[in-house]
This record gives sequence, structure tokens and C-alpha cells, in this order.
Amino acid sequence: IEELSVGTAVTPTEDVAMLRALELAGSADFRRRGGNPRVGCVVLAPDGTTIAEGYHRGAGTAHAEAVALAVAGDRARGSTVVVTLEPCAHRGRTGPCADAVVAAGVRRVIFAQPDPNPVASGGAERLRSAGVDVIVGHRTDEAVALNPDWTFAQRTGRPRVRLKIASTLDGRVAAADGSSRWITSAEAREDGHRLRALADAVLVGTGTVLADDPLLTVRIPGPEAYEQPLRAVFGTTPIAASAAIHSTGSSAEPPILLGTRSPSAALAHLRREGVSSVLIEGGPRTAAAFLSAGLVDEVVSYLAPVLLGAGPAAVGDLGITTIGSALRGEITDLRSLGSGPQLCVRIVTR
Ligand code: AOF
Ligand code: ZN
Repeated sequence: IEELSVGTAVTPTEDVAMLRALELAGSADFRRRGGNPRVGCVVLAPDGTTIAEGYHRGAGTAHAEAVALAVAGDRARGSTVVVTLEPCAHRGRTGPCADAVVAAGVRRVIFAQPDPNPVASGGAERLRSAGVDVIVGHRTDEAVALNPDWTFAQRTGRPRVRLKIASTLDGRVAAADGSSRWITSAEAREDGHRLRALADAVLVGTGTVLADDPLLTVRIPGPEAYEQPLRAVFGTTPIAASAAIHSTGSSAEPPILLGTRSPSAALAHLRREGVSSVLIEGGPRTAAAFLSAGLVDEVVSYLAPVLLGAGPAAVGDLGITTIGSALRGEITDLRSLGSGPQLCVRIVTR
């Protein structure tokens, strides 16, 4: 028993409760909807039995602690609250949870991730000053992994950006005559739809809308277990009312015409819509604009075993004239999809 508790102030029972809280948080099936995190909570009686459980179901709904404390009722007095995120200290659409925990007479709180949201943080101090025993940082990495994009956006103030490139082996995205369907394999294109489903928003430049007339919705065969990402158009060139992107089939929302040539202004606009992750799908000028601004965190490249020797490159002019100034990344994932590899490269931003 002594061995088990070395280096941690958390009992094995509390650890099991944290694993359950992480599982509860993960069972929430919302994603964007106002950009709230997944949070799970377990309330333990002094003898370690579980009194109540709860999890957050998305923006505007009760927080995990509020759900669990409502179930616990009077039995919360003297209990231990085990929760994946620091109880909030702000009154937003609900809350503050820290005050609710104190009011319920909870004796001890164990939480995994300190709240990175400056507006909501401060719950730990509030609990401690009310005399509650607080343990911080138990299984933090697992809690962060529940909400990686939300955490990133809270820390940096902007959504996480992934750039998708689908090109020939010599880096071209179209032939000299403009024809571009289909360079990559069907498998790579299907994987691209999975990337869309993982993003809160998909972004293309006006040039791509005019050249390719994309729909930008997620279309994956099988049951629709995904939410359509927001669709955003970067740039100021007018888009025809008849463009495919205006159609709202598959329960997609109308597109956001960002009307700016500033990558940071575009991301700020999307952040206000609750977006924590953006997938950029072209074209070369848009890719170059975001890369030049240092606003691309990851590049996913689908390489087809095809050579063209002419035609536009995936990324436009970055203003780089010497090799020492090249944008360099490191390969974080490498898979073979159909007839070509898929490289996932994390770009080392300056
Ligand atoms: C908690 N428990 O279950 C969640 C928390 O707009 P609101 O009022 O829902 O507040 C959203 C913020 O509150 C969110 O950004 C995050 O900092 C925190 N979410 N906090 O104590 C919860 N979902
Ligand atoms: Zn709260």
C-alpha cells in the first residue's frame, strides 16, 4: 500500500475514479457547438464508494460537476469530487462550479487539467481558500488528450491549423491546363474526408472555390457519426451565388465568407465562432499566406506516385530565397494509403 502511494497523494480508489471520469468525459459526443471542452466528474463517499457521476454535454448545458452534484444531493457533504478539469470560477452560461462544490460541503477535490481558459480558471484557489483539500494534476496528459484542440486554442488564443496537401511526387496540384481530378488515390481522398470530420472548420481560398467549385462537406460512407465542420472561404474575390459551397445539404451550415486576406484576422473570426481547429484545403496562395504568417501547425501531405513536370505547386511563393530560410518540419506520422504515402509533418514554426 505504501509502495502504491509513493509520489502521489491520490489513493488507488481515487485513481480509479479519475479513470472513470476520463471515460465519462470521452463519452460526450458533441464537438464544436460553442467550443466547450469534454469534462467528466465522479463523486466519492468517504468510504470510497461512488455516489454520483456526471459529464458535460456541450456549450450552454450544465457543467460536469453540477450534473454530478445534483445527483449526489445531500450525500455530497464530506465527499471527494474527482473531475477531469479544474472546477470553473466564473459565471458563464452556467457555473461557477468551484462555488457549487464549496456550497455542497465537499471535503476534497482532485482534478486533472488546470483550466487553460483565463476567464474560467482560478477554481483551485477558490476551493483552497474555502478550506477544501485540493489535489491538482492527476492524469493531466490524459485529460488534455480529451480536448487537444480546445486546450491549444485556449492557450494560444487561436485555433490549431492543419494544412492538407494532395500532390504529385513533384509537388504539383494540377496540370498545366488546370486539370486536377484525380491526382491522389480514392483511399487518400477518403482519408481527406476523415481529416475534415476531425476539424471544427474547413477553409479554402476564393481561388479554389472558383477553380474547383468544392462542396467541402464530410462525406464518409456509413452511419453519419460526424458533425459537419463549418466551411470558410478566405480572400476577398467575390464568389458566385451558384457556387456549390453555398449548398447546405448533409446538414451543413451556410459557409462563412471571411472577406479578408489576413490569416490572423480569418482565424480570429473563426475563433469567435467557437472554432478550435481548422483544416486548410487549398489552394497555393492560401497555403502560402498561412505558412508565411507562421499560422500552420501541421501539414498533412498525400503524395501520389505521379509526375507532371509542370503545373502549379501545392504552396505558392513564401518569399524564401535561400535554403537556410526554408520552413522545416519533422515527420510525425507516415502511412501508405492506396497508391501513395500519406505524410503527416509537424512544422516547426518560427
Ligand atoms: C467546469 N466543468 O464541465 C466544464 C467547464 O460557457 P460556459 O459557462 O459553459 O463556460 C465554458 C468554460 O467553462 C470553458 O471554456 C471551460 O473553461 C469551462 N468548462 N468547467 O468546471 C465543466 N465544461
Ligand atoms: Zn464549471
